[in-house]
Amino acid sequence: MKQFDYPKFTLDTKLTDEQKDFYDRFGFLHFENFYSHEVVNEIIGELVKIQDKWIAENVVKSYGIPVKYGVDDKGNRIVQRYAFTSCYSDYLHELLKDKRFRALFELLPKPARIGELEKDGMVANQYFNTDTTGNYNKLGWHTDCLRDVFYVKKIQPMLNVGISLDNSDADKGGLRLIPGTHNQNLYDLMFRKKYFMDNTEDPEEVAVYTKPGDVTIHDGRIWHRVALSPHKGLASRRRVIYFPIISGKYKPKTNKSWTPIYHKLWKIK
Ligand SMILES: O=C(O)CCC(=O)C(=O)O
Ligand SMILES: [Fe+2]
Repeated sequence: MKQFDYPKFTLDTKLTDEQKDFYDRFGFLHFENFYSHEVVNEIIGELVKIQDKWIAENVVKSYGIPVKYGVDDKGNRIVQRYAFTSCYSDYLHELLKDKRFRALFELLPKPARIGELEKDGMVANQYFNTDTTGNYNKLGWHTDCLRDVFYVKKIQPMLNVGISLDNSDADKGGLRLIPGTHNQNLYDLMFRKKYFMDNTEDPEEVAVYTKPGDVTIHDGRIWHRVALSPHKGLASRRRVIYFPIISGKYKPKTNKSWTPIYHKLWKIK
């Protein structure tokens, strides 16, 4: 792994020139201490409430997106990937109104918006490395915008905002990305790696180590993966929320939406 001691920033209501330049060049930004520990705990509490309800009701899809279930270190059923969480919690819904997120709109063509009802909405991931086969513990190389290639003609400009809820350092596996790949051509966007199948280290990759309450953003075209934690059980648990900021045609999903093809592809990883 390339050692790239990149600068960490603070997100306010307006991006600085340095932040914009860094994003243009590398395709990502890391903002420290965006939320206090209290807010992080509130968020986790909301996610647990949604999880418990979905488990009780055996919810299989949220706005057309399959719910991924798995188990924790004690064998209890947990939700490992839940889409559109802000549609089930006022608290999460209100978080999206934070003025600091609006500062990010500048990185996309106008008018940009938060995709609360588009793509996968506010999606929460809970990686857990256990001995149970099929548990969600890593994610292969991909870009987030190839999803568009499956069902629209043109790639929509987007960026993904990540909210870290756990410590995610070398101990956790975690996010790896290849800086600058947001500027690649369409061929590389499609074929640089085998989508979702390949999770091997890349000499160019950079590890994004976060603390609870940090926020990271990445361009939808950047190559990234989630590495497996070297640990098992609770030490490997990594919870992170993502939501998209997009521009282009408004395509909201509803709870009757059909399942996009990329989710079927994802299954075979
Ligand atoms: O867990 C992460 O940090 C990234 C997740 C991701 O890339 C995705 O869900 O598309
Ligand atoms: Fe992704």
